[in-house]
Amino acid sequence: MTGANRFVVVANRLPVDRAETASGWEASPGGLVAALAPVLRRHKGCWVGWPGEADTQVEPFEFEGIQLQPVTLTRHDYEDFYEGFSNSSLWPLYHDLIVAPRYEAEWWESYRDVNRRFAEATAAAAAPGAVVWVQDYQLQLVPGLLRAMRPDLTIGFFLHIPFPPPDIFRQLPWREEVIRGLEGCDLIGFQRAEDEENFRTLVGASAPRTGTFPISIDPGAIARGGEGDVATLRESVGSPRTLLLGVDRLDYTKGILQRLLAFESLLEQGMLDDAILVQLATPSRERIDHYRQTRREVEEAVGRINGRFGEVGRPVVHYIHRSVPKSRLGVFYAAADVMLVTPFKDGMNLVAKEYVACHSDGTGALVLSEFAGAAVELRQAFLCNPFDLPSVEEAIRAAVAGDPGAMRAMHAWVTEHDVQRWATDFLEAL
Ligand code: ADQ
Repeated sequence: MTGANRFVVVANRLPVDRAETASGWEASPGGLVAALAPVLRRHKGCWVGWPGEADTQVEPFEFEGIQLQPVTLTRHDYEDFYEGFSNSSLWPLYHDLIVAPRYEAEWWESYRDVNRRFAEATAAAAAPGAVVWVQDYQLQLVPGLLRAMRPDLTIGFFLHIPFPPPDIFRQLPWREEVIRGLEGCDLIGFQRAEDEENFRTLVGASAPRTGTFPISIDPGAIARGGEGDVATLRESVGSPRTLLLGVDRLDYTKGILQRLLAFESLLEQGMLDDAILVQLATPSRERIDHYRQTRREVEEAVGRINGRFGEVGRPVVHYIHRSVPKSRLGVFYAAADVMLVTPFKDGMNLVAKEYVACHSDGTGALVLSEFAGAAVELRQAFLCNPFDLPSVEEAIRAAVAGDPGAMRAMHAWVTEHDVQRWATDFLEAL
């Protein structure tokens, strides 16, 4: 079983969304597509993934010069493989147990089954001796399965989220099989040296080749979005002296409630003068209980803080629970004096880098959790510990006061280390 593609990317999602366009599809806004598209076009590449609609069979099609190979997921797969094992077992386990993972045998069965189908679709698409690059925690069994079907392939894997310390990982009832899946790789890439170290300590001498490849963004693309009307945006929130911003998927790992509590505490102490917080939160994994609870807590805090400190026609927190178009996001980043990125744990956090990319003039300040992968690179940020509220408050106060020079250094770093370089570094190592 071989195909014609010399380079194959395998990811849970295809890089397209359904749209009212001539083809019926539009490119999804992710940076991964932008980084890999040139390589895919150059090497007659193919992308294997789920088209985003359950119970729908989509024939392979070409989109903007890239061959797309859809894998069908049923509603049952979506519930057990995606919401279940991927996002209710692995996601909390790999983020150091911020909430308790649930381990269900049916979810695991479904994960194994879906990974096998992804491996089969990949085997059918890949030319003899092709290079295959598998993405992320939903597909950890694919390398091992694929290796057994196609020993001729070169297989790389990149983990976008953290890899936990061995003692945490060992909770997983199916730990051996997951490790065997990853051992099918020629190269495994991690976000931080610490993740790589955790994996190597766990697996020991039999570990395949590994490396640290911090992912990044396309700084030019996001900064172009920031050239919109910054003044109008600031006016629309009442032209405050200080505009603070949060941008996240609404996920319990992101520490959204903690930053709201820190903001509230500073207002209470009279330490923030004429400041407004804008929080954009994309709906995410909304059928999972822990996500519902996080949303309830965030929305309750927004209501309480506005009730306590807002005026009629002038709330202190502007909260949007919707996705904002990528082209519009840049204006928010450019308009914000202080960006709040406070996850309890995060593989990288691209929002932090996107914010920096929109401040080529050196304005703005970044409050950044020590537990985000981005903190390894963005050392000039105002670092904080989201488990320690006074430390978040202190970082916000320091950021409002500002540190000229810090943003320029970070901007230079992100410009130099973009997502194109990330992809090239990984593929060259592979
Ligand atoms: P995520 O957990 O989704 O990614 P992040 O890296 O911040 O986290 O990426 C989120 C992306 O979604 C950003 O590009 C951002 O612009 C966009 N986004 C967020 N909120 C939005 C909103 N309200 N409207 C529009 N767009 C919004 C996972 C890992 C991260 C890792 C990435 C990439 O959890 O740690 O950095 O993959 O590897």
